Amino acid sequence: MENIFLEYPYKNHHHIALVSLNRPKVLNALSTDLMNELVDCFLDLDKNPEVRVIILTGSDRAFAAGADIAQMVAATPIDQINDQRFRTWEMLKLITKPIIAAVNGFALGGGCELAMSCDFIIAGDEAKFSQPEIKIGTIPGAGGTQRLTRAIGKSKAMMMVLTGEMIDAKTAYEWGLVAKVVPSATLLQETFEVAKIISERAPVAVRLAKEAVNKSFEMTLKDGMDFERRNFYLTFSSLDQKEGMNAFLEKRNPKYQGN
Ligand code: CO8
Repeated sequence: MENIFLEYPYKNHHHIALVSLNRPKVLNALSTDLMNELVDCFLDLDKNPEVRVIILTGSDRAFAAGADIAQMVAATPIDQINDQRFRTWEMLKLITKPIIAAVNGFALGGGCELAMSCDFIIAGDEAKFSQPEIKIGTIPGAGGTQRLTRAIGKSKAMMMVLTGEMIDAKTAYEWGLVAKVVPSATLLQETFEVAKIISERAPVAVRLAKEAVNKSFEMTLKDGMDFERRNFYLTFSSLDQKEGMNAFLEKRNPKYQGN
């Protein structure tokens, strides 16, 4: 893995993995190779029964400044189809465990889209977000017009997509793009603390909850409620549900096994 860096277990925590984007000279521009490595790594972590939460981060200067412009400048539509890079991006959806984006610095274009493809974003207070594709004669291609609009609403998303201008972390928080803003210097520690909390929850319920929340973007309210109810019922077939409720009644901490 040349373009990403995996720390697992992260801080000696066997349920948490940290994946860092690692192309510092080009501000972590998302080349096809990087995206392939990232998806392979996520799929491996998803298969590892010990791993419960994945953190994705970049560097202090940039989470990622977008897709690799040098790789795209001369591309034809057919090159892009043959390259199958969008298929790789689509595969991010297959990951069943929570992925937290820990964003410092620039999250631009594909970088903002990658952060939005994660389950939620925690931002350092110096982070900057934008969909600047319009400035280079194109438009977002990995969810910038769709996920951003769902996250912050049409008016603000339209302004961002049509101007290409950046917003700061505080604005991103106020607009609902990020879940939490923390001092940049402590971003990873703070994200680790959130990951630890999730890693202590019943793993099967966490996965079913993630799946149900994500369905809300794709279903009518009625279908989404039905889907949620079925996942709710499904948790009652897990030993961890019995453990969680018994532990509550017995006034002790639950011990979840992931089954
Ligand atoms: N691709 C390739 N190289 C990049 C990228 C990028 N996206 N961003 C920065 N770099 C390179 C620069 O070329 C520069 O290289 P060099 O040192 O060799 O000249 C190096 O990184 C450092 O960058 P700067 O010197 O520009 O640093 P500054 O601090 O002056 O500026 C910025 C930082 C503001 C982040 C600036 O680099 C910038 O505007 N970058 C481009 C941002 C952008 O337009 N992103 C959108 C790209 S298009 C996209 O993401 C579409 C996604 C569609 C989905 C993809 C599916 C495959």
